[in-house]
Amino acid sequence: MSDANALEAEIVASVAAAADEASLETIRVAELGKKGRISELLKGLGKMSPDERRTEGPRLNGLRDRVQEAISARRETLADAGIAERLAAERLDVSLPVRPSPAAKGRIHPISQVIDEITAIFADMGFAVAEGPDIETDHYNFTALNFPEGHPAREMHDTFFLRADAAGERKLLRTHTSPVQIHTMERQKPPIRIVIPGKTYRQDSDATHSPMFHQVEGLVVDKTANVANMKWVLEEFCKAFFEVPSLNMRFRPSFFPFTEPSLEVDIQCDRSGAEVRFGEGNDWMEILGCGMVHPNVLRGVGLDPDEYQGFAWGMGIDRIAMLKYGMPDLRAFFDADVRWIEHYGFRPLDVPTLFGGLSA
Ligand code: 2NL
Repeated sequence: MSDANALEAEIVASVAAAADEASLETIRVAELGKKGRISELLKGLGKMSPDERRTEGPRLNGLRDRVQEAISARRETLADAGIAERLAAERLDVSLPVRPSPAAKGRIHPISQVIDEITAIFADMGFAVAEGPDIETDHYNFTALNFPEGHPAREMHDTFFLRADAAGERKLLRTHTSPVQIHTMERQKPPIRIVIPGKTYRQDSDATHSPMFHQVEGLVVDKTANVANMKWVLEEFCKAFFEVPSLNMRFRPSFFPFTEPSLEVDIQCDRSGAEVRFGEGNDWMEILGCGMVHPNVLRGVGLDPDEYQGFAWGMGIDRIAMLKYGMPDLRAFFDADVRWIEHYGFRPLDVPTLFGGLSA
């Protein structure tokens, strides 16, 4: 009898001392679980005489109920304490200053900025942006662009080739963005007006060459597209891009397999000061290549060169980004140095537009 009282006192004391819900559960199992001490006592009822059972039964059941009750009460106390502790730990001082959001702190890479500027200018002239894969076939990168078999640019020297696939085809990393124009001409009926910004690859790496670099090309195909249209488009582009009201341009004869005639374009500049200035001075700087799409290229995509003509151009972005924003070293573009991007990067919400200023 007093044994049962001592047991109850002991259990109630240990329940009161349980510091967390896990140790409370350990106590519950040890006392009320299948093999717990109280459960064992209850099992003993079966072996008692009816008289004994009449007194011991209610006593043991009472013990069980009170222990159960003590455990539940302690569990509730512990849960409340846990919530109070979390509330204290997770308290938020709403009077602290707001941390700058990633959208305010992050910076746009100058190459992305220049691509956005260029596409904004051409979008304003009615061009759409087209994109395509970095991995291409020999056909789309070379053959469809009228590169003769054995042309030096096809050799391992310039082009990154992938391992041949099961069918023996050797894919490559595109050496220019022109394959995208081929895909577009195959898919879309003229009139076509597109610009194609993107990554391009050549096996070339030194202070002024990166094996991965960026290009923008443009293409217009229509029944009356001509050299005069091309010159106008390119002049409008250069004025807008360099943010000058007028600009002298020089078109020199050149050669590309995919255009005939082919031209290289220089813009007027002044290199006498510390920085290059455009639209003034007596110097010239080469800025892009262009030409009328070669009849073989048109025929290759199923267009009749007697019905349709096209003009196209291409330029490297990395160099003109360096020029426009006064960045001295090409390699810094790809170093992923946060200090550099904090200095040369652009604010993400300052989206370049013609009305709001390209790089204001
Ligand atoms: C340069 C010159 C150029 C093109 C790219 C082109 C594309 C097709 C057909 C004809 Cl599908 N032409 N693109 C034309 C002339 C020049 O790039 O110096 N790029 C860095």
